[in-house]
Amino acid sequence: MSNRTFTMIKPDAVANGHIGGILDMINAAGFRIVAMKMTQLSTAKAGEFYAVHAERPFYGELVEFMSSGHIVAAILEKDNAVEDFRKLIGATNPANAEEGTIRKKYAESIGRNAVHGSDSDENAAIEGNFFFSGLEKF
Ligand code: YYY
Ligand code: MG
Repeated sequence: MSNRTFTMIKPDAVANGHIGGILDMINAAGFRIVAMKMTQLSTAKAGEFYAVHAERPFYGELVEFMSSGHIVAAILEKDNAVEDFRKLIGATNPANAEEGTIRKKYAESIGRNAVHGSDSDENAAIEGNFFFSGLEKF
């Protein structure tokens, strides 16, 4: 089991001024920020990041939304990082997210749901490498 995961604070949460609130929740849950940057994805890059969902009906909207504004990308470290971070962010649809989760507090809808969290150790490594070079994640 790896001790790292990857997250993005999505364009809705950045635009609504929730970077600080979300980072506070991440720190309070015991994650160390290993690497972090603010950037904006092109539609091509957003499409590549979410390529696994290319055949899903929401893919076009997802790519459009994820490239619509700034995002904050980060690599996080903690024991059992992937699983514990998925618990911290809560269900994909905020209507189903539990109290105390980031999505319960900050997500607007299933599409505009404030944060991304990797779903496996393998994807955490792939997604971290998508945004950060070796020199940036120490
Ligand atoms: O991992 P997670 O973000 O919780 O959900 P995924 O099933 O991987 O979907 C990625 C992303 O796609 C989700 O965060 C919002 C969007 N989405 C959507 O707009 N509508 C759906 N029915 C499912 C997912
Ligand atoms: Mg996912």
